[in-house]
Amino acid sequence: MAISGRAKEDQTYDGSGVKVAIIHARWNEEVIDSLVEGCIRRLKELGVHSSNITVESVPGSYELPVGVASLAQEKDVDAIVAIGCLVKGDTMHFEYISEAVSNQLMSIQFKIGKPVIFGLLTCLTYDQAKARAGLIPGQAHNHGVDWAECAVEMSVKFGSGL
Ligand code: DLZ
Repeated sequence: MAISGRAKEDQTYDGSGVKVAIIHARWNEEVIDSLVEGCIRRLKELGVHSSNITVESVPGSYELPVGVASLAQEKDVDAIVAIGCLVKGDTMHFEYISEAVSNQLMSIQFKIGKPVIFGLLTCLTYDQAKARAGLIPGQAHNHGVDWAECAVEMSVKFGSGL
């Protein structure tokens, strides 16, 4: 099935003055590694200096909101990209974690006063996740790239505080 694309940006944003933190879960390592790599690569292409990119990890996606809250306190950053990959299994685990983490990542933005980019893949199969990490040629693309563009645009527009 075709995956619909992201709307075009209204312009290309200059990331040279932007500070971004990436916090990623470690579950589904192959997918996560590719998403994080794509995000960092695109941040640099947009002008974000390596010294202005912080990368931290948490064990699983459930821990992402605490990681975001902690990074927001400890680091001087304009935006935080939260990256995780949840794959549905045989139990209700997926539903509970997806919903809890999504809700927390949305609401935490207004507590920390910074944009949080939603980099949580919630996939029904591992192949869906691989496709969205750019790991299946001809299918989808690396969504980490989109999250980098989102982080720079949101930082330039709103990074000085919500
Ligand atoms: C336990 C668990 C399971 C079953 N699946 C995933 C997953 O697909 N992706 C992910 O990021 N994390 C998973 N976890 C771990 C939880 O997110 C969390 O780390 C543990 O429940 C400990 O709080």
